[in-house]
Amino acid sequence: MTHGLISDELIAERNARARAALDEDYAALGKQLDRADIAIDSITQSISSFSVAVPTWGAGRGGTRFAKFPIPGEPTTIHEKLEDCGVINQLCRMTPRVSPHFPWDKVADYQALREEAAAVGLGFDAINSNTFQDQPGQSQSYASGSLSSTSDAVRQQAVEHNIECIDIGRQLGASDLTVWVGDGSNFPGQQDLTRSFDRYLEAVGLIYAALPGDWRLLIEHKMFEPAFYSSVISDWGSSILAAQELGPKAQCLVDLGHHAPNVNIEQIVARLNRFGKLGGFHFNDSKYGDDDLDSGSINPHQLFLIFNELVEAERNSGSSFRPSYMIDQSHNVTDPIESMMMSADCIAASYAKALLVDRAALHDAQERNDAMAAFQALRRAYNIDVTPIVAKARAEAGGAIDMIATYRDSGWRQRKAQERQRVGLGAGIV
Ligand code: RM4
Ligand code: MN
Ligand code: MN
Repeated sequence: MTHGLISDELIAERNARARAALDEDYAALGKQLDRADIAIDSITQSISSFSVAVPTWGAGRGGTRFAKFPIPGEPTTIHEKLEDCGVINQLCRMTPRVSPHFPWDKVADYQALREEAAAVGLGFDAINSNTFQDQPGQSQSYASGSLSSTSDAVRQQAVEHNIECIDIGRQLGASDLTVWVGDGSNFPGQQDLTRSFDRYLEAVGLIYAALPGDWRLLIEHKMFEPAFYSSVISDWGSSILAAQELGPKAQCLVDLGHHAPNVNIEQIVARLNRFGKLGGFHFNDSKYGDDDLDSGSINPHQLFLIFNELVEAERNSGSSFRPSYMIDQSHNVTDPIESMMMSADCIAASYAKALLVDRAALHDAQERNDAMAAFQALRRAYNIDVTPIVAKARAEAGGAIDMIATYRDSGWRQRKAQERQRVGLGAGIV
């Protein structure tokens, strides 16, 4: 049910024009894969069952920390954001869930919100709490931290907010809570590095204790920003220590932009999975820091190597492997609908390429210490243009073969510019 979004006739009409070329490309790729004993339809099948959630805050041009440059028709309320996320999923058929952020997405009636989402083909993914920003009317300030604050009252307020998020999530049908805190320090000596972590552990333990049985608590680390000398949960080491301390329902979430430059993220993925702590991802890309650029736009090879580890993990861990995949990007130079569709496309393509890796050849070369043969096993898969597979999966599910052209033809943003209130200026989000 996608009533009120883009007309299905327009998608069908646009697809009819692109179908012959897609079928030709798909058949040619099928032949190429046949030679390597890979049935193209089995890969297409895996891509059809793949999905990634989109963040409500990514539907707006949140912008850099520096400024916001809104476009006419940009969504400002959660209701408008749901509509835009509905369009993304309608065209790409790979993003059936949205991940909300509270209190940004607060409403009076969550049952109604759930129904509203369902009406545009969406469900809810991980709930994100926000204790990195003060809210109007709040009694305590997070200026000196939240879950790790030296003040009992501040920690208590932060814990209560997270418990409220769980309660909202239950009503929305979610089953993960993602906790990212900006806690940290700007000066050496400002904070006791051990005690601040202890306070965090005690506070996050109270949140953990309030989790329903089938929920997970996803701990998201970030090296720096807003704190520039030390962050309480700065890296995957602090994250896994906290997750291990808490128990089996606590896992680690890897945001690709939250590491030191050049860190080997695929190795982090392998380590976390080895200890049952790989909880999920925030996909985005970066050149320098937490840039929140479109997934795969800067370093698509890294994304492929991450998926290569994920495919390994999937094969080794069986049904216990269920990381939560989500996009976390927001910037101010494109229409967010276009960016998120293209990110989902690139994420799925990276997965498809990883599925094409000849694992027997890779493992054999690794055992024989044949570095070149091992690298070639990866390179061969990476070099294959899998766009026909992803486009085919999408078209079979009713999505658009050429997503951008179809979206632009639909005049969605222009229509919304007539209906929606203009976005105010001001600073962006973190
Ligand atoms: C943070 C982090 C969190 C997100 C906020 C908006 O840098 O990536 O996941 O909730 O930004
Ligand atoms: Mn994130
Ligand atoms: Mn971030």
